[in-house]
Amino acid sequence: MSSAKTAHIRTIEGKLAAGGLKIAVVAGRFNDIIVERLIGGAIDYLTRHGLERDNITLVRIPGAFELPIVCRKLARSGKYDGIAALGAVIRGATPHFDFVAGEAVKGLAQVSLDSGVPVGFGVLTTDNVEQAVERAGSKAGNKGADAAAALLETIRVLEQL
Ligand code: INI
Repeated sequence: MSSAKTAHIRTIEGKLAAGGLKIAVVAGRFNDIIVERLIGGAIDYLTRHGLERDNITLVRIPGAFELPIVCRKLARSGKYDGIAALGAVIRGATPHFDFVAGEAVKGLAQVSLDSGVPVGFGVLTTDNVEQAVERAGSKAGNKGADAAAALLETIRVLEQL
């Protein structure tokens, strides 16, 4: 979107065209009912924007805590233009919440910065299952699709810089 203030300013934007890219989708099994919906949202978004199914690699891992180390190996492999990291950390009754959520956020940011490979952050961090369901394909959208969209846009912006 442009306004009078940005008219005639050289602007770099990512085109939402995924054809030809190679994307890894990494997903935790913990809270799998929710995460399956995030996977569906991410794959649906990417294929609807032109990504060939053959160019998607789905990697299943135990939980959100393992996302950074697995994404780091994928990023370092040089085989992928971007990675969508998906998981669901639900506060519920677990004292693990802050540790798992914190490590996932911190670790994934580090992987992306260290490798230069963009990582779409599709990890839900919610207080309860209801909030997670809302963000996994019902009234608050689908965080997997959102992460895929942000990933695609970032890949296409980075290509131009
Ligand atoms: N992993 C999640 O992906 N979500 C959670 O909500 C969660 N909780 O609540 O504990 C969780 N724990 C598992 C963790 O990610 C590791 O797989 C496990 O600790 C083994 O390293």
